[in-house]
Amino acid sequence: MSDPEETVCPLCAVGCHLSPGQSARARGVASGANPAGRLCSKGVGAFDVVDDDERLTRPSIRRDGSLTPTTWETAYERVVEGFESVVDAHGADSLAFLGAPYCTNEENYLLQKLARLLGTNNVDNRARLCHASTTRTLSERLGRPATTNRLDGLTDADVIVVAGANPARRQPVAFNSFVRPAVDAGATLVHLDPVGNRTTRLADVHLAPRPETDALVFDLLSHRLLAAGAVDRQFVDERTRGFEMFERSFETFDPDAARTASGVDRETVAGVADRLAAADRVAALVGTGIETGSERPSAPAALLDLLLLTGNVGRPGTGVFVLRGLVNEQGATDVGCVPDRLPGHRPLSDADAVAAEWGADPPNSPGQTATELLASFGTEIRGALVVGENPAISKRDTDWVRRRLDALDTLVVVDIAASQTTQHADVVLAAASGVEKAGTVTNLDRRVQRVRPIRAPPAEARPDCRILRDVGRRLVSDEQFGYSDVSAVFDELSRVVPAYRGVDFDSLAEGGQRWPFEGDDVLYREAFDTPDGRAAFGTARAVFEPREHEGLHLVAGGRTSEFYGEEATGRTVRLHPADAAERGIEAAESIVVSNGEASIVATAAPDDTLRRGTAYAHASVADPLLRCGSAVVTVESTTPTQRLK
Ligand SMILES: Nc1nc2c(c(=O)[nH]1)N[C@H]1C(S)=C(S)[C@@H](COP(=O)(O)OP(=O)(O)OC[C@H]3O[C@@H](n4cnc5c(=O)[nH]c(N)nc54)[C@H](O)[C@@H]3O)O[C@H]1N2
Ligand SMILES: Nc1nc2c(c(=O)[nH]1)N[C@H]1C(S)=C(S)[C@@H](COP(=O)(O)OP(=O)(O)OC[C@H]3O[C@@H](n4cnc5c(=O)[nH]c(N)nc54)[C@H](O)[C@@H]3O)O[C@H]1N2
Ligand code: SF4
Ligand SMILES: [Mo]
Repeated sequence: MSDPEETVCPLCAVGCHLSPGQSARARGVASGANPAGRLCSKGVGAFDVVDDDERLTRPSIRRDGSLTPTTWETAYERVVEGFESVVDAHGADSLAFLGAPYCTNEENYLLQKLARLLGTNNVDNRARLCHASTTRTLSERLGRPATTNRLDGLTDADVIVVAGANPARRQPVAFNSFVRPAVDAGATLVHLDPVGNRTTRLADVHLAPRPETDALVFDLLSHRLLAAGAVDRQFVDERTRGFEMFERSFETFDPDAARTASGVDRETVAGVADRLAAADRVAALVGTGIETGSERPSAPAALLDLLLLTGNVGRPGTGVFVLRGLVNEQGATDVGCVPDRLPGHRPLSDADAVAAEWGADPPNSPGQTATELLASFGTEIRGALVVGENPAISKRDTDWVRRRLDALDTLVVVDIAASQTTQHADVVLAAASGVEKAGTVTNLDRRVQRVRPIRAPPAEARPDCRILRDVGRRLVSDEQFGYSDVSAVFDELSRVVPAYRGVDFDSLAEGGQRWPFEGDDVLYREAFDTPDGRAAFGTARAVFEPREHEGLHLVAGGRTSEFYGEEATGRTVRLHPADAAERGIEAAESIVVSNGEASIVATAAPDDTLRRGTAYAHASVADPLLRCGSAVVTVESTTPTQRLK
């Protein structure tokens, strides 16, 4: 990055480089993350996601019920008074810190340091929830909650499995730079999704199981590979543990029942299994669609078993890629913005490095997750600091969330623009945006890159890093938050996050570098980051009880952050032509979709890339249904009698 006008696109975790182009548009610059130097349509508008007149330009505090502009000093005083009185009355665990996947590593580091030095581990970021079960599986069984490999190694893959994701639309530059060339060079692309999407267009095989049954599909594949003896024995013997138990867990596995429950046919599964058996290298790219609630079998766990069985972790062209969404989701986790891990993914018991640096011990009992914290706003939780999140818009009922926000004694929001959340705040602090500040961010294949201020923030707005430092000085101590600039924060975090050790802030200025800086950027080439260096197989097979119902299973996709200002292109609901015909529904007809609790009106879009029994709508259309009641819906024409005439 020799051009002082060049920075990292703040809009997604691909991490493309850009600089100002013609008439307020951004221009792509070739870099490791976007070798062709092109931006997606979203990135081109990176400079005007927030109109100037919507930006927050100075701090404000609530006076007589309304937010009133004030000086930074007065706003900070109000933060200190509010938080100190909460801690005095209810203890530090009645505070919540929600950050900051839009913010830099340095900002996330300061946010969690502030929480922990005040005495609580109640610090989390909501974006982490998009990939919660995948990252938990990776962390527990391999050692790191992160993509295991390099995207540019995908050209070595023989088979690429994309599960529950649509990278062709959602991470378009990564898809076009790394997945498409691999497929063009001969890799087989298997797309696992009950609904066809833009990614399916490039796929050789579209496996469309019933929603929420991916674990069964992965188990069917493992079962077939075990039966065919297509096991990488050397890898299993030298690198893993628990294989016998894993093998034994298939003794009671009933492939016919699994096929019936998941709705995939024998030939397609056999075809995919044969390709996996023949492949030397298999990589999996996973998205939000295989995320599992605690109530359903774990798809990421079953996928990992399949990859371990075939020796597909720890070599170029193999492994698990977590298709992260927001610009610094990975970094927020790496530097400790999570309730159960210290910086560097360290367990809470491993506090020495942090304590030596901070001159104080962090608390040792885990904090609550973002979801739990939000649910306790106004009861256990009395004060909150929200940095670059907008919880007032959420999957939950929005009125419910707003009541929770209002029930707090003190709500401090740091944001670049007014939002539904700032409306409920007692103090609003005006932040600089992603293209107006300095620091580092970490992309979806662990590339740590420098961002730089290529624009001035409006009026009095300040970078989050400075705001958090200033608040830390006042609430904790000058000494513990005495940083002169961003690079001083990076220096400290690189001492406590082992993966970020060994490359200084200035050296990251060129193309950035994947962590671990001092190690191999293909993770686990020699050993896993587990106590015995081995990866554990899962030892229990998924059990799935098919639900008997007459309705369609509604699936949503395309969730957007409000911040991007994207809308669904229309209020359509896609369904299989046979399901439409059965209900006497024609294309473009107006339909009512209902789950017994709520109903919506939309336009029918028959589409044979969906599996039968499934309906699909953009999240903004489906949310009123999914927010309450079940995903099983009835679909009928709004004008049935008329048409029958
Ligand atoms: N109903 C519903 N709920 C959803 C989703 C949905 O589509 N619909 N999507 C889900 C998904 S995938 C996700 S990731 C989450 C996202 O949920 P959130 O993390 O809450 O994200 P946003 O709603 O985008 O809010 C981000 C806020 O950060 C601010 N911001 C941007 N850049 C900066 C910065 O540099 N500094 C500061 N301080 N603030 C900044 C923006 O102005 C915006 O107010 O929501 C989830 N929940
Ligand atoms: N343009 C744009 N890009 C974005 C964002 C944005 O707001 N705008 N947001 C970013 C964020 S925060 C995120 S988290 C990512 C999300 O990126 P993705 O995870 O790719 O999100 P979706 O496009 O919703 O794709 C989810 C897919 O899962 C499928 N699915 C649903 N249920 C199941 C199931 O049970 N099994 C399987 N196998 N599939 C299922 C759906 O049909 C859908 O195709 O996108 C990021 N990229
Ligand atoms: S792919 Fe992501 S990082 Fe790249 S230009 Fe588009 S939004 Fe920005
Ligand atoms: Mo997300």
